[in-house]
Amino acid sequence: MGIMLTVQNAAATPAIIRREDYTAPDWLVPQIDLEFDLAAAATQVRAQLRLVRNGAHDRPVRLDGDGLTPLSVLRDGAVASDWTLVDGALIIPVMGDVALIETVVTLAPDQNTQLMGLYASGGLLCTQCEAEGFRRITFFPDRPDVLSRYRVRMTADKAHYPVLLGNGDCTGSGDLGDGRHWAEWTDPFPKPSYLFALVAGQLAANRDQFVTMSGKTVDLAIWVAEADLPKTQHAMDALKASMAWDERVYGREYDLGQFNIVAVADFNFGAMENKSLNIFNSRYILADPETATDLDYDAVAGVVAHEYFHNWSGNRVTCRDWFQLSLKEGFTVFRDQCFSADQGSAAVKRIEDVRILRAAQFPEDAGPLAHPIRPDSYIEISNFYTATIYNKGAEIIRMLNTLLGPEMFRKGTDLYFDRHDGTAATCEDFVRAMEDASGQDLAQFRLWYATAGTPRLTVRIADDRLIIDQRVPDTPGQTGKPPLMIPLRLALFDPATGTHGGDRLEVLTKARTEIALPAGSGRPVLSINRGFAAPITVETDRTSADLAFLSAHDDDPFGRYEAMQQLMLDTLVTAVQTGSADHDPVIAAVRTTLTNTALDPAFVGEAVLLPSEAFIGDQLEVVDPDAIHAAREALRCALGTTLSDHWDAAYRRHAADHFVYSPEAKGARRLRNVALGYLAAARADDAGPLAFAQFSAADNMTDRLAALGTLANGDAPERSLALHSFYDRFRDNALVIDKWFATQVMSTRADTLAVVEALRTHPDFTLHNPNRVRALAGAFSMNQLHFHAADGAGYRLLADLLLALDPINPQTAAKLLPPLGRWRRFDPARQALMRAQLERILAAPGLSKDLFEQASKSLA
Ligand code: 0A1
Ligand code: ZN
Repeated sequence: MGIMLTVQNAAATPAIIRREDYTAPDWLVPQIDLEFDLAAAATQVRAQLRLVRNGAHDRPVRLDGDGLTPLSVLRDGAVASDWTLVDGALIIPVMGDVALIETVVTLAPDQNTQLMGLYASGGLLCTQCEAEGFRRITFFPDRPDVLSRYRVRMTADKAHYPVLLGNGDCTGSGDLGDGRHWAEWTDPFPKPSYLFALVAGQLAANRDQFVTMSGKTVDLAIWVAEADLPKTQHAMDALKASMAWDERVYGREYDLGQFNIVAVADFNFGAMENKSLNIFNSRYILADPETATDLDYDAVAGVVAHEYFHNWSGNRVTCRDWFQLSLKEGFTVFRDQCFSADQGSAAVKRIEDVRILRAAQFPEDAGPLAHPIRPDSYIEISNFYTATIYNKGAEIIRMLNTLLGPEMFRKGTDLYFDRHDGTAATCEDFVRAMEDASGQDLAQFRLWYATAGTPRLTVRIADDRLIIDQRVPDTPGQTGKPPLMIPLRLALFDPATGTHGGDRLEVLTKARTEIALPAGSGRPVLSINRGFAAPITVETDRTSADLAFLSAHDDDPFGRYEAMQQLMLDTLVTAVQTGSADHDPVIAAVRTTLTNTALDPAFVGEAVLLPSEAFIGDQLEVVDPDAIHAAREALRCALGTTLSDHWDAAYRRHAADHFVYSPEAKGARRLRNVALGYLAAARADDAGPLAFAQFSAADNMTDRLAALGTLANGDAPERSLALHSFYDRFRDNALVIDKWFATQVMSTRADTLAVVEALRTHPDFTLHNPNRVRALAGAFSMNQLHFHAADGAGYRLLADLLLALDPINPQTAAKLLPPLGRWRRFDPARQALMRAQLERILAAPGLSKDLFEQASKSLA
């Protein structure tokens, strides 16, 4: 009995994959030929793999498979019958050192609700293979260090699937005469299976060309439904700008004659960098003023750039195994961040990047799912497409850039690309290239790759010295961590003159660093972690007068923003802890910023915004969502009321008579909409009509949605009119209806839980579209006030939804779980309620390993 139980438990608990267990592949596949007979209900896939034994061993060929049944298996042209299926994988004995294995399987793309492998979206057939989706298409060693040349032939009904796209170049096409046609695509660059893609369907293209730095012409096409063509120009402009930027900044040229992008409505992530055939969630391609906000425009450009940049950082040099994911993702996010900074205001971009890091990554680093950017183990790799791998990963590359300086950093990336082109590399390879190119010793820097948790600096001025202590907090499985190498940018201001003696880069390597202050120059005001050069938290003994001074005088825009944020945070934390706080210093600092006409309005719009309720909570021992909301609303109201003339002036000054897409016009819209929010917070009698007037007159989505958001949080009579009219106007546009869902579930109104329940059964709600699920469940779990309702209704609602979603789309379900896992941060009553939902999820029969991993780690 005991043995039976052990065996059963072992079978029920998914296996843990460990980085230290990596071994080279037993068999390589230099060439694969694929034939797809495409149809939504039944697609046949014939695969011919040329296999070569890798090293001296006698192990059989093992081809990963997930949900596949072989219809036939041929070995060197003869039927093989000695194969077995083990955990979905096909095991085939092979005598010699080379073999030709041919398999045939059938798939049902229209039944594929997971959106991994080959699936149907709208009338299209498309693929998603990263990380382990290729094994849902055909039997193959589905790991990133097996690089193959692909030749792919597709056959399909011509009326349903007139466009057939694959990786590489189209090397043939023709009509079969019976209403069917075919196309052949050949990719000359060996690639891992996760970069395979195909698309078939009725698509129209926005076409253009790009001439590369060596004079080659590349044909560009963005493929969408015909009606969406007018919304593709921004993406096309971003693509061409990205291609030019990668040549100018990294010396990287595009390597094929074609580059295709396809937009699909149902997609688990943002987009995918498949070689020369990027597939995008349509929300990161489609943009026009009527339906996309300025933030959407920025996201489109950023994601187009990100996927394009992967052609070098990810495709030409790929990852040896999935533990190295940040090698391509951290580096590529850093590249897209720099690209976006170059396209507009670098200061505002940096502030936005830090805000995202603090909102998404810091909580991850401080919670039960904390992991280093190079994790040591996983159960399900798709759970590791995290803010840590992506955004903290980017910060770590940024620190290398800071430590080495841009010239050495570029030398390092050149060396990395040259050395590893056409291979599957590791994070260690990247650091070694940086080290070799620069001659700098990065031994201690490497700890960043292995260390989870956000380092905390405590900084104080003691007479003639600055004393800096660093501590890396314990995280699951990691305690007592050694100090990290931290590039810290700081400046010491003389408050009397408003100047400083120069921006200094201090490289911290020890638990305590002492820096001598210039003799005889009074107590300086400290501007620290300027530019947010390191992804850390900093606690200082700066007074509110110091912070007010910096918020007005720091010449580092990030430092200026940060000082204001800190001043606001200190005020809010005091208010939460003691029930009241002096609002005046914040009001004075905001007034100074608001009336400084030398500042970029886009920057002002960021600087005068209060920290989010979630971020305030992150500063507290025990999060009290109601007290935080009350304290923040009180300060917002005080700012709105006391400075109402200034908000009013800003609102009017930044009005435009028609929509223009430019950095200046975007900045004006930003500040104007922040002003609208403060005017509404002041509960000025005319805020409802003012917002409704903006809502109705807007000629762009930024202004319309900002007004709708303002109305959605209040109870002005115009509220329901605006929500109805918005729905009626955009009912046929799924991406805009997502905004309609998200706006309502983010509301601070008392009836929000009931609204979420109602939207859950709205005819437009579906668990089959990840964007819609995120618009409801993802946005609601960010609503600190109502998700954390004291009776646990918010937790139950999320858990219900995740349990319903798990059998349909486990990846998307697992991504939405982490807010429930933050239970340790709350009071005992909420802790119990959150844990109860996690336990309920864990007890569900047939739970996916995706959700199992997230829920079990969250409870541990
Ligand atoms: N490599 C992509 C992210 C991505 C990962 C997995 C996916 O499958 C569900 C899709 C996309 C990127 O970084 O953009
Ligand atoms: Zn990426």
